[in-house]
Amino acid sequence: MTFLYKLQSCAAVILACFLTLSSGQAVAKNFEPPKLDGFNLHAERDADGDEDGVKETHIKQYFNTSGDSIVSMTTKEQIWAWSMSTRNKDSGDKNYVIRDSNCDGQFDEVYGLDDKFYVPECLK
Ligand SMILES: [Ca+2]
Repeated sequence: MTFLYKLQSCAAVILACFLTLSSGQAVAKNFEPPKLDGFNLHAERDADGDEDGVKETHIKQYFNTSGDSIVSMTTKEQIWAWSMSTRNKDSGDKNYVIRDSNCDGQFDEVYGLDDKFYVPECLK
């Protein structure tokens, strides 16, 4: 087991504790959008990002040759969320969604891939 692997596992455990302790509330911080180097646009579609029946969110999905997936979520021409889903177990803590909760261009919330998250109020 390499030091880097231990460090990543440790970071994942700490993140999991934060998410648990905050009982579903996202952690407030600024997160960097994933880099699209090596990724190609795979598909685009419109989706309902707040369960009101209106597809207000434009989704773009990108893949790299490893099968890792990056998704951007855009409403009113502003990207309000990114997701990263990797298939590499050594970087399992890199599976996440980041969200701009107040439309200031900073991604201040992080969610797990299975968590519920919605279009921010400021883009409705
Ligand atoms: Ca909607």
